[in-house]
Amino acid sequence: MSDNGNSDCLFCRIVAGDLPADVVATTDRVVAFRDIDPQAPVHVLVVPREHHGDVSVLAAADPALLAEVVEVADTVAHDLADGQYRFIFNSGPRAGQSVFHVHGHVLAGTQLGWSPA
Ligand code: IU
Repeated sequence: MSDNGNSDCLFCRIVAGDLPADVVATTDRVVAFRDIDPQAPVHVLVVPREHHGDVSVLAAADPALLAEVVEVADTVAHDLADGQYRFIFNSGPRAGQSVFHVHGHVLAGTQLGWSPA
């Protein structure tokens, strides 16, 4: 899905400024804000302003925008932590996706474990 955002989408509403969020970085096309339920000392969500349902849709529709999302994630990890980080897209309910506006999770600021299943 790709459109100009909708009022039913939580992250479209955050991007529009209709819902509060702790925004840590922005570009013309991307917004990064702290996750409301942090799983690490630094836990930031990086989202395109434009609505795309998941990373597969975004990759197909606009690879340059996906690259910009990754670029912002890397900047955030260097600005808020030491530049060592994990960047995760949950894509689909079985992978744990619960908000269907594509977002990457930047996790940093501690020694991360590895047990996703
Ligand atoms: P997921 O990959 O779709 O499961 O990630 C959704 C994230 O959105 C999850 O980590 C939530 O804590 C986070 N979140 C948020 O930051 N603000 C909100 O109002 C809601 C969810 I609802």
